[in-house]
Amino acid sequence: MKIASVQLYVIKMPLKSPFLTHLGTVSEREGIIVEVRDRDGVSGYGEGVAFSTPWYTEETVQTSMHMLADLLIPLLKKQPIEHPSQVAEQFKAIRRNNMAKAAIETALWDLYAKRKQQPLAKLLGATRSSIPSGVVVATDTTAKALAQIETYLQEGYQRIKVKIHPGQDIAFLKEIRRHYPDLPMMADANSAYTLKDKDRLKALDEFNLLLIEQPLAYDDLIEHAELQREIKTPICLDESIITFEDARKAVEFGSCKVINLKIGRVGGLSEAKRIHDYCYERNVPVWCGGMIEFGVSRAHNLALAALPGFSIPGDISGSNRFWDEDIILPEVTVKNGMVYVPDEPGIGFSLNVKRLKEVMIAKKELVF
Ligand code: OSB
Ligand code: MG
Repeated sequence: MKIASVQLYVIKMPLKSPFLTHLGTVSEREGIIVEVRDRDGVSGYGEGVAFSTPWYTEETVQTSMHMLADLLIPLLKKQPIEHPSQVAEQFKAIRRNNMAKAAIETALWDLYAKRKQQPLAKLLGATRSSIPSGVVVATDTTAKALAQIETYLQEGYQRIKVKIHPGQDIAFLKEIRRHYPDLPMMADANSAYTLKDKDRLKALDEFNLLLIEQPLAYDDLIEHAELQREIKTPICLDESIITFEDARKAVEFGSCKVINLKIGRVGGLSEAKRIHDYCYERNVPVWCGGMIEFGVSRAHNLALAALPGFSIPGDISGSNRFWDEDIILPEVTVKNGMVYVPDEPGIGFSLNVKRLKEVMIAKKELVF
């Protein structure tokens, strides 16, 4: 691949309604769209999914911009890239900063797939042409949660995830189950609990959840293993899984039975695929997590989630879950509870340039 330039677009868009977790509220989303142009004028797109503040991981939009512009992209100038799988190797000199790494790595995957005239999903080893769609309810009262669940079920979503914490768990889930006894449902705690809450967490077994996501701290692999031995609900790890090695350790320790895969959190598609392959060989189910993302990242998620190990419906929602108008064309839509995986080259979506310009707040160009 002969790179001519990289464009970094910082964008900002209000959410249709605020996204509430016990860690804070997201009402506006900033993000980074990366465009890698090669010397023939072909463009590949990636998205930086860090938030404005470091509430979910330590990265932010600003730290990502610094990493991309001053460290990661300059590294790519040193050696020619034949295949996007080499990029992770080149980035090893820079610790962590996985979302910044993934932003450019995914853009190179898209460019590579377009040059090969292949859908990205197919290049990664996808086995499916459509994916079951799940959605997240992140609000602060049972009444609002019930109303949102009803709307999403009417839109066809096949699985609901709710955010929980010690002030919103047992009674909350009991009430949802009273209305929807058979709804495929999972609960995400974003580390709201400690092992002192073991009895509370045991009490959630009766709600027949598909899984409980990240109940304890991100670095508590031992404690998650202890908890998993005592609860029936499968534990799924999100924040704890930053590398392939984390996934291997979590599976070997018995810290979880399921893994949430997010391309940004693990530093790109190559690492995500490695974790997928490891889990698939061992019958550990994986599913694709969401990051309140724009269309470019949504498109990359679709390509990844079409792999055979993604056996649980992910946080794969339509563009209209969060946005009045997304930055890709066409938008991601849910039909009969499914999202189609495009079969055009690369990510299979194009940028909505008019919309991108409307929401752009900064821009940086790096010429090779
Ligand atoms: O913990 O999975 C999470 C959104 C932002 C940051 C972390 C998480 C989430 C979600 C997914 O719960 C929301 C979505 O569908 O994008
Ligand atoms: Mg989560």
